[in-house]
Amino acid sequence: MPFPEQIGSTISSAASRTFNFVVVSNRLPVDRVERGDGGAWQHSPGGLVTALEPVMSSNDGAWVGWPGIADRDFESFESDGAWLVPIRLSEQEVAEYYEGFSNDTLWPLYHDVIAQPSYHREWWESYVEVNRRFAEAAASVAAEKATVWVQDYQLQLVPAMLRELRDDLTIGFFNHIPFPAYGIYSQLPWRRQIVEGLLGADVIGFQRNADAGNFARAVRRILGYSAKGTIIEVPETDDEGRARVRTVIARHFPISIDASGYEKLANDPGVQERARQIRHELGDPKFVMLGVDRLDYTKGIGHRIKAFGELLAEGRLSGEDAILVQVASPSRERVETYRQLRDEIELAVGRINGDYSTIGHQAISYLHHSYPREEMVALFLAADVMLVTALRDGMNLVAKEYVASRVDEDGVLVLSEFAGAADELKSALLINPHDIDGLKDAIMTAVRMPKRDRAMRMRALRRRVIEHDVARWSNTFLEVLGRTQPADAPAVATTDE
Ligand code: GDG
Repeated sequence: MPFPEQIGSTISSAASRTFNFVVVSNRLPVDRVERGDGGAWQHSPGGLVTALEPVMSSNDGAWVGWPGIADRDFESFESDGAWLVPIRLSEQEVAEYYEGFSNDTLWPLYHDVIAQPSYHREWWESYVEVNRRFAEAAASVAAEKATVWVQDYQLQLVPAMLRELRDDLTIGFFNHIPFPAYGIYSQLPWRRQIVEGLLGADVIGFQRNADAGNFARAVRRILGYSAKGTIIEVPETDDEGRARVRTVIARHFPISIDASGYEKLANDPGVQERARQIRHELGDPKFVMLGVDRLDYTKGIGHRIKAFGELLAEGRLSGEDAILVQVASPSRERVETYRQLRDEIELAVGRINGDYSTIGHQAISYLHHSYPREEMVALFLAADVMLVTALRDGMNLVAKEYVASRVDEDGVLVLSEFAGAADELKSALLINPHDIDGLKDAIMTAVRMPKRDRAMRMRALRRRVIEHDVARWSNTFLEVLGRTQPADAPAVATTDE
């Protein structure tokens, strides 16, 4: 997908363009990459980008976000039917707002304090300042009565800031990660400000019903507002100082994937051949198990490796028959907790490989890389058992990608009940990753499962993922948001399902 260098002429003439639909997320759908011969824009293929691109192109929308490089100003520009508005972040803001408050305060707190969150007042101040910058940029590109959809935990103050600037807008917010129970959330020194920030939205979306419930409870406990079912009543005063109530909807909208895109790749003869080749390169073992995760402490990679190692130690699996392929894509490498995690995982992999690998056969094939999507689908097709053992996860798209890729209706998904996907993928083998014995038993059930049972479970899983794909997710969210718009506001077009 080509992305233009800055196109001077179109930029100046379009500098004051406004849009009926605006997405705001921490990252733009493209990254700026600097090379010896100058810079270029590269597509950043995250789940969020694939989820929102179809809506953007049906709507001639704008996308506000950071281009992934510090201390650089870029003009807005058009790319693939969307108007991209790059936000500048300084090196210090990347350290404080992004790596600090977003990834070392909110991320561990919202994932049930699996790692200890750090609370620093300077990080909070940077978070407020950067959120304001995003809100101002969104306000400047939004047309009269436009719809603005703010994404994720890095930008929780944007809805209220935006409403303050532009009360004509319809504002949606979607939280991609869990929202914790009040006992945990209440640790946050800025718990009131965050809840107030979110309540600036008309619709607040969460992955699971439980997340929406946790949020409603936080609203009741901190602000004392009425929150019944999915409706929260926010008391306000109008321009004449009269009391009124604004209604905010908080409910779950489980995110999904472009299921037909994955099916298409899985049906590609080249990808299928690559899957066979992968198994061959692994030494044609009887059982291939697979884990695919960002190298993150929420994903339970260590628990999975421990379970696999014990099965080898006990001889329930033989090193000759079984292999665990673990793709651990590099993530947040400047945050100390992530560096420690990498050391721990690599130590564990090294020990097991030292004990159980032979010259011609590895026990664990550990890959600290990112791969193109075709290769991921080939890996999914090559894997007899997919291990998703997250300790806490908003949804977990990998589980859905595995299912969508198994057009052959084979393969077994072992899925943590602490991943949002467990609410939908009930025909997976559901496990508690903290219960290592239970996890080991589930792995053995998976490798021994008769083909007929595998097919039955996989068919049920596939029905769910194919019917509830990402187009349905964004359409449902935008329909609910659309119902809160004033009658004369421009409607947002949904996409084909
Ligand atoms: C957050 C929430 C929620 C990973 N390695 C490679 C690669 N990936 C892709 C996967 C998948 C995506 O990255 C990861 O999505 P997940 O959902 O598994 O996890 P998070 O990154 O933590 O995402 C999560 C999600 O937001 C969406 O709301 O589900 O709970 O934490 O698409 O396939 N893709 C390629 N090469 C890799 O090496 N091509």
